[in-house]
Amino acid sequence: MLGIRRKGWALAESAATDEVVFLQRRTLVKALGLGPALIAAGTPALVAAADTADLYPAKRNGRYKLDRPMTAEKYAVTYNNFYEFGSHKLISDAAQALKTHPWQVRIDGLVEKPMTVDFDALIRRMPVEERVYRHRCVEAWSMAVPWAGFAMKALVDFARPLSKAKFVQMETLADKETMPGLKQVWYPWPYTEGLTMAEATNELAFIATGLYGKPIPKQNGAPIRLVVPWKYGFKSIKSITRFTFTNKRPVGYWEEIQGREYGFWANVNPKVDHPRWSQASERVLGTNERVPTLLYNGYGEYIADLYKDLKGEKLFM
Ligand SMILES: Nc1nc2c(c(=O)[nH]1)N[C@H]1C(S)=C(S)[C@@H](COP(=O)(O)O)O[C@H]1N2
Ligand SMILES: [Mo]
Repeated sequence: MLGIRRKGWALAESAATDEVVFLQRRTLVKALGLGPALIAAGTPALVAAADTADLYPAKRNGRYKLDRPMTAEKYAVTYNNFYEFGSHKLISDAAQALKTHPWQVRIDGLVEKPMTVDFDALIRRMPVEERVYRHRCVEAWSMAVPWAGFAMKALVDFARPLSKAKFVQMETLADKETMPGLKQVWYPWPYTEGLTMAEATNELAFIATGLYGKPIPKQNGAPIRLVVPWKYGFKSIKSITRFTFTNKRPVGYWEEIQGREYGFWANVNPKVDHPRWSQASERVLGTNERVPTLLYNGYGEYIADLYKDLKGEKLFM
């Protein structure tokens, strides 16, 4: 019976994401007395690995346009930052050791009800779409790629944070067996990052689960990562296992390592140099062309309002 239920659930989710279906199903689940148990930890029969490949390619959301050609896939999947697999760019082979099934996501802190949800179940409840975004690494290289996934706001709504939650902190898996980078014990594992609630619920904040019309490759942060394209790339934390809602501003991995160079806000700004290099331009992955960097990586129209009352903050590092 459980197996049949899981199948029905999956089909309904991929066929329809409108609110009515969503609510009906929630009511049904409640009526059956399954409630959160259906998605809670300790229900292995329901969290068995299910294939999510059918979700891709997702329908593209045309609202987000590029001002440059898309980066060829081969570059975006072979030139990566993922320190858990090494502190250099060629980690894509090493990252294949990452075990992404099963994958559980913990939602805790200032929420109505902490929960652990299986990734495969979670994504079936989310409005999956494709978005083409630019990505600007703090090291002054950039790419433009088609992510698939869902607005982070959908996840926040699902998590039901309390009104006193002001930030969301995210955490990457830290598995010594598969992640050689963790042998560098002086780094503050697990990798963490954080956003304000206003940032996390801004329409641009995206949770990526796919790339180039397929499930997201391990080296790019499978099975679930953040994408905040107006900020330097290090904010876009990979392979997330935990979302913690809090009223304390989180200190991210890079901020903890070198707080004078990497801050909480990390918004892209060509006029504010990194202490050790210029941020005025960027090298485009694949073509190696140099192009000017844009304020907020070109996304100011969507997010500049978030910062208008924060002039005293170090918004650009
Ligand atoms: N867990 C984790 N997330 C991470 C990183 C990392 O080292 N570990 N690197 C960040 C940096 S610096 C960048 S530029 C992007 C790179 O994403 P990509 O490899 O998909 O291009 O991932 C970010 N997310
Ligand atoms: Mo980066």
